[in-house]
Amino acid sequence: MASLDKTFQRLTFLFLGFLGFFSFSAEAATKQYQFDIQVKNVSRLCHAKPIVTVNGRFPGPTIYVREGDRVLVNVTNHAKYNMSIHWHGLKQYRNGWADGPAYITQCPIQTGSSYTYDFNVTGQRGTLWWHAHILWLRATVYGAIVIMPKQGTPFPFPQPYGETEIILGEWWNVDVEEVVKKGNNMGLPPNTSDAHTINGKPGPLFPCSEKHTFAMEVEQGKTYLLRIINAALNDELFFAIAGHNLTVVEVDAVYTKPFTTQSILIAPGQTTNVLVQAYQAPGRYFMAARPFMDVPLAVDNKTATAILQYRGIPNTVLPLLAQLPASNDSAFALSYNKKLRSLNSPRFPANVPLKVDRKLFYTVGFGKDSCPTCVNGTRLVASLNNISFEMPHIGLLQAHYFNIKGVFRTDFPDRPPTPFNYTGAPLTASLGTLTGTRLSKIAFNSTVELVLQDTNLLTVESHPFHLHGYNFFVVGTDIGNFNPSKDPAKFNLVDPVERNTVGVPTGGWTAIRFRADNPGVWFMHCHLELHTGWGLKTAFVVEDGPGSDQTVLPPPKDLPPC
Ligand SMILES: *[C@@H]1O[C@H](CO)[C@@H](O)[C@H](O)[C@H]1NC(C)=O
Ligand SMILES: *[C@@H]1O[C@H](CO)[C@@H](O)[C@H](O)[C@H]1NC(C)=O
Ligand SMILES: *[C@@H]1O[C@H](CO)[C@@H](O)[C@H](O)[C@H]1NC(C)=O
Ligand SMILES: *[C@@H]1O[C@H](CO)[C@@H](O)[C@H](O)[C@H]1NC(C)=O
Ligand SMILES: *[C@@H]1O[C@H](CO)[C@@H](O)[C@H](O)[C@H]1NC(C)=O
Ligand SMILES: *[C@@H]1O[C@H](CO)[C@@H](O)[C@H](O)[C@H]1NC(C)=O
Ligand SMILES: *[C@@H]1O[C@H](CO)[C@@H](O)[C@H](O)[C@H]1NC(C)=O
Ligand SMILES: *[C@@H]1O[C@H](CO)[C@@H](O)[C@H](O)[C@H]1NC(C)=O
Ligand SMILES: *[C@@H]1O[C@H](CO)[C@@H](O)[C@H](O)[C@H]1NC(C)=O
Ligand SMILES: *[C@@H]1O[C@H](CO)[C@@H](O)[C@H](O)[C@H]1NC(C)=O
Ligand SMILES: *[C@@H]1O[C@H](CO)[C@@H](O)[C@H](O)[C@H]1NC(C)=O
Ligand SMILES: *[C@@H]1O[C@H](CO)[C@@H](O)[C@H](O)[C@H]1NC(C)=O
Ligand SMILES: [Cu+2]
Repeated sequence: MASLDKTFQRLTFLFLGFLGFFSFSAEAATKQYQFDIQVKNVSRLCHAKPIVTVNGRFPGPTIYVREGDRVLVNVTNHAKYNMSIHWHGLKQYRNGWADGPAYITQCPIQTGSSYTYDFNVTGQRGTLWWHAHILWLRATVYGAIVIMPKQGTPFPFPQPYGETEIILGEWWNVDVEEVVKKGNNMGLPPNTSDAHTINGKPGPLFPCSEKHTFAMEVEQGKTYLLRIINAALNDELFFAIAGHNLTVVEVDAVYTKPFTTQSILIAPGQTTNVLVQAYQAPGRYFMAARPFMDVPLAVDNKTATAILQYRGIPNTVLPLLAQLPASNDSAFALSYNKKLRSLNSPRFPANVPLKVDRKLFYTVGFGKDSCPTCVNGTRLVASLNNISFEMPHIGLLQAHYFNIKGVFRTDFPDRPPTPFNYTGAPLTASLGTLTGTRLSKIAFNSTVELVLQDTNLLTVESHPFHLHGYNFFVVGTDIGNFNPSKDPAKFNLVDPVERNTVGVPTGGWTAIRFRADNPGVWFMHCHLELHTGWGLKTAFVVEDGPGSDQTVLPPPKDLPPC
């Protein structure tokens, strides 16, 4: 512990984020990690508070693996909260037991207990991340997952000189769980965060932040790989570096066609790898992150900064400010997302399903439920196809695997009960919703097309949707109502971006396709914690295939009891 504390204190203004390449053996290996969930006092913005951490670190430790490795993470819970950890973006083939969302694939790890997540990293390489998947604990319980390509397999872009992880987050000065409780009791959104952070640090635009600024040292002329992760709870973020263009080469652990941009847009749950060339005059340059929000809703609009620091430049040199798009720049968001394309090379083909077995159309909406004790006599809820998801009390995967009746139903509708002008004038009537633990059953290895349609029930808003257990192809997106007779003709079925989390644009729609070849129960939800909490989620039950290697694996012996 003493050494961990020291490490923590050494993470000061001068800390260098640069990490050299690790050396790996040629063979697939087993990588073991111990994650002790423990409370630690941490101070930011002149406020000290106890936070839940992994091994006393904030952000938590990075998991370094190579494609093909087996990973064992023994999570031991020393905190008062029940806990589960999600390995965001790992496909967990037949192995939902290691996926992590509480009450979906497992019951939580109770205080004083341990559970070992045991999974193989197969057919994926790039940047992913892990985070707590219960309550809002991921506010402080998160870290990076770096998957190096197999030994002898280079990146499909020039080998960078160095690399670093850039994890964007949100910080509250008070206990996040208390903030959420207060909001829920009033039936309103909880207070927004007090700061954004880069690698856990808000940067010098905030008070008491001299020690809480992340700096990355670079050598002039060299190229670096930045593995950027949005771990924020509720904010889509722009990110830029003053005076330096970013070349996007990968998102959500899938290579993309490289393109150069001054800013990126990254939604909660997403990752983006960029190459940065240190081509400027030696100096200090701000990295900056601030939300994208194109509707008049409360948002923490404060800017987190970190520093790109050329070697040999003293800390007394004032850093140059970074330019970010205006926070309401919807046009930037649309055009940026349209630039994202799969690499689609012979080695990394985009296997887009061309024929669709099952077409799903889900509306995203807000509503109000009666709540006599709430401020307005109502509380805000959110729904898919007018169904607000009700959390079960035992894991859905157990209920599926052991055929336990009465836990969930498989009658989630394939389309909204009553079609309407989804993105027309704001709808403030008919704001009631149905509640239930209703899932959709999907045949093994069938191809699915899902159109997520935002609505103007109370307000339009952008929602980043995350599907567990799969990557999907984003074949189309636009503003307005999806037109099933015209829009499919415009789908990109050649090189659409492949990812695990996609933004449904404000007042628009997004169409995704995937092949349901991973049996199990897979959560699908808005990755804004606020909306997930209000019920903006459901799950797919993907049936077993006929082969003995196409069934859900038996549960591990130490799976937490309910
Ligand atoms: C953490 O901080 C709180 C409030 O400042 C204090 O009461 C508590 O003793 C501290 N705990 C530790 C382990 O330092
Ligand atoms: C996990 O860690 C805990 C605490 O260190 C230990 O008691 C337990 O034996 C470990 N479990 C495994 C499977 O190694
Ligand atoms: C943790 O889970 C157990 C079993 O479901 C439950 O009895 C207990 O109340 C939970 N603890 C907390 C702090 O929620
Ligand atoms: C991981 O791969 C090994 C070796 O192929 C296999 O024995 C093991 O069952 C796999 N584990 C999971 C959870 O799929
Ligand atoms: C929100 O913040 C304000 C001022 O910072 C505080 O007075 C209020 O109690 C907070 N409300 C909630 C619901 O946390
Ligand atoms: C950076 O990008 C801008 C616009 O995309 C371009 O005009 C400029 O030439 C680029 N700068 C460098 C040094 O590549
Ligand atoms: C941020 O939001 C606050 C409160 O809504 C507002 O007063 C302020 O002008 C905003 N700042 C910026 C830079 O948009
Ligand atoms: C963005 O907000 C500014 C004021 O803050 C406003 O002038 C501008 O019209 C808005 N742009 C869009 C595209 O809504
Ligand atoms: C109660 O509802 C009214 C009308 O929708 C709204 O203007 C007001 O802000 C709400 N009150 C609170 C405390 O949110
Ligand atoms: C939907 O609403 C929009 C905005 O109010 C309107 O322009 C459009 O004509 C409506 N569409 C239909 C089919 O009614
Ligand atoms: C949702 O369901 C509720 C309850 O049945 C109903 O009152 C409401 O009109 C429905 N809303 C929509 C948009 O279908
Ligand atoms: C799924 O179907 C495709 C297309 O028919 C086929 O190529 C593939 O082998 C099937 N996969 C499995 C696991 O059955
Ligand atoms: Cu949402």
